Amino acid sequence: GNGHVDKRGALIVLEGLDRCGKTTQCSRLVSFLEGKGLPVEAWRFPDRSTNIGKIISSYLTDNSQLDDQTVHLLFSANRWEKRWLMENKLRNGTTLVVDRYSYSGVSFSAAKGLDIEWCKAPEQGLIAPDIVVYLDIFPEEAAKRGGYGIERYEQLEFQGKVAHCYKILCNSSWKVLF
Ligand code: FDM
Repeated sequence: GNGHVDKRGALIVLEGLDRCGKTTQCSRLVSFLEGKGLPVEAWRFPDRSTNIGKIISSYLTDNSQLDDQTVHLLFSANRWEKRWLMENKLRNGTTLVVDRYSYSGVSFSAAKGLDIEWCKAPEQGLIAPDIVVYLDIFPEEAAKRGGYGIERYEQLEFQGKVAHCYKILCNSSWKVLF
């Protein structure tokens, strides 16, 4: 009441392997919520538009050499630099549908062999999602889809390790879709 926004937006996170269909499902969900008249925005991580995001993007697409810990912290910093805007949007009643978040951060780095607890640490203090939707797909199935193999992590063996790490993080609050 009183003209204030008294309903916080929801933080909805979609997670899964490369080529699992997250991006498609994110835009469908955004359209659906828009259709209900809800204020909603599509977000994604990494956000490649920032300075940190540009470093990440070049790491993913070319041969820029960065050690695994540094890359991990850059991905996390990329979420931290958007944290305050995220909080404002949610407070003002905007629902955010986010394509990847901390779970990608932890899973992809732990899949390289980094300690999972070390990977989780810089994520502490970021805004907790209200819903995590995990799109479950066999890595072999994802590998058959178009565009696979262009970026650094799009390799079958590595995606299998990522899937394993997601399964360690997954808990009963996640909605797992096949
Ligand atoms: N990725 C994504 C990470 O390794 N850590 C992260 O924190 C995030 C958000 O970056 F292979 C990986 C996952 C993926 C790659 O993601 C780029 P998009 O969704 O293809 O842009």
